[in-house]
Amino acid sequence: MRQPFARVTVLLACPLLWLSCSKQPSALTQIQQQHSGEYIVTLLNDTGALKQRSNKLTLEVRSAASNELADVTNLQIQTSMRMPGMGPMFGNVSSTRQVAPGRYDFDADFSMAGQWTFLVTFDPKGRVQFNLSAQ
Ligand SMILES: [Cu+2]
Repeated sequence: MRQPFARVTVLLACPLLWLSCSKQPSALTQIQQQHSGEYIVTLLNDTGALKQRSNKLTLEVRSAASNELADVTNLQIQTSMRMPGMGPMFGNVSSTRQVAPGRYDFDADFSMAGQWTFLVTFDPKGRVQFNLSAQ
């Protein structure tokens, strides 16, 4: 009598585990990916596109060799737009929230649509630039 009951429990538990595990990473779409030395840096969000005004973004830093998330430190993000005839305009970027080693959430707000440059730096020796269009 016990055997069938155990099987039913396993059958019910598997889809629930699968749902909870696959939920977060697969919900995000890549916006752009860049390499920096031994690292691969990927910018993601729910749509795969950057927009004017407020954005919820995720940045992932992975080892190029293993593709595992890399536990880097001192990650900084600066966004700017080149404006003809004047100094650069800066985007409004929140501080980063580390949600896992090598994975960071942050908010960015762009007052203008157009070409924005993301400069991402981290230790040790990480530096990448994303050139993105905010629509
Ligand atoms: Cu501008």
